Amino acid sequence: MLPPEKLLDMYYKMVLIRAFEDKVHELFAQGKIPGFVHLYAGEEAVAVGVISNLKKGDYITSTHRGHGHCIAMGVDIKGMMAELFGRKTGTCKGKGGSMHIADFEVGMLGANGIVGAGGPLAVGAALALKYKGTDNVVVCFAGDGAQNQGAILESLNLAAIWKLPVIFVVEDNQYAISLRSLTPSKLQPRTSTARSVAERAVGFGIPSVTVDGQDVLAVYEAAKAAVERARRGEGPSLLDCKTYRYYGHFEGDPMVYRSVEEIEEWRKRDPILLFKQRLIRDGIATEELLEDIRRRAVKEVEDAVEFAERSPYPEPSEAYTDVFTDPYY
Ligand SMILES: Cc1ncc(C[n+]2csc(CCOP(=O)(O)OP(=O)(O)O)c2C)c(N)n1
Ligand SMILES: [Mg+2]
Repeated sequence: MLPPEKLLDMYYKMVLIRAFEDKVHELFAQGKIPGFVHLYAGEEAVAVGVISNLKKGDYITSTHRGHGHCIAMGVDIKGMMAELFGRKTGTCKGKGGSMHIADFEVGMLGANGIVGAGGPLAVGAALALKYKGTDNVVVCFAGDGAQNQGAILESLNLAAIWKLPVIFVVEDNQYAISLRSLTPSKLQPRTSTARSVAERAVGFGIPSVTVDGQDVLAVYEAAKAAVERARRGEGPSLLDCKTYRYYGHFEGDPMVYRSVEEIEEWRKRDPILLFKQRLIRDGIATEELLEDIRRRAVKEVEDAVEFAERSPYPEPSEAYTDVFTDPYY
């Protein structure tokens, strides 16, 4: 059993992610956030359950849906919000936006607009850690759609051959944009004949497990075993987490490919609701305490919005600094 402080910290991180995403959804609709935004609401148990096993010196690689990973790693939400607003005070000085938030200080190697691109980054970082002889690990978050990208398949292969300390976390939120890519179906499979990613990992010689991605403690326990294995130098593992995103693929998605009933069905097993019920049932917290925690998270997000709105835009003269471009090209 985890200590109460740890459990409550996990709860806090989950509600902070939810509050952040709900607020961004609202702000985007008001036209305050430029660029593309993909929200993580509904998937909080995956990021928090996995990342709660990490320690200083560990790394993660992320996806285009990276806010939850950032918050669970401890990236400052004021900087994140300012980044979304394109302001100078943003995590990446307002030049990256939602899909490129990176904060090396806390081991967050970057969200990524290229589906599957986190795989090679994770393998490279893990090779460096192994070379240095540390017991640190790398978590590679990637979606169900990303599992058919060559970059991910090659990363699985290399990590297995070189016995690298990588934990591949599949966030199977049922959809790759509008396509149900991996859900077992009587219809002709559209993208893979494997019944699950977990099953396919066996072909790479990588131990894998399918996890209830709505249950943060189930994710925590599965990730714990995988992280310990990696720390012992026994190589990579794969966790196939079944989860769901509440908002569209991107903000503005008309969502014609799924029904309101389907979303409502998943909301009955909301990861925050399930964890809340568990904490109350086990006498770890009262309803009031959990409500206080939620209010604290909402207030923090409001402060972050105020900070972002008050912040200046980057100077035009800085257009070519901190970016990989050749102004003379
Ligand atoms: C290499 C590449 N191909 C295609 C795209 C367009 N694209 C963006 S997100 C996405 C689907 C990703 O699905 P999944 O991996 O399941 O992640 P989810 O959005 O469900 O979290 C696609 C095809 C891209 N960004 N990069
Ligand atoms: Mg998906």
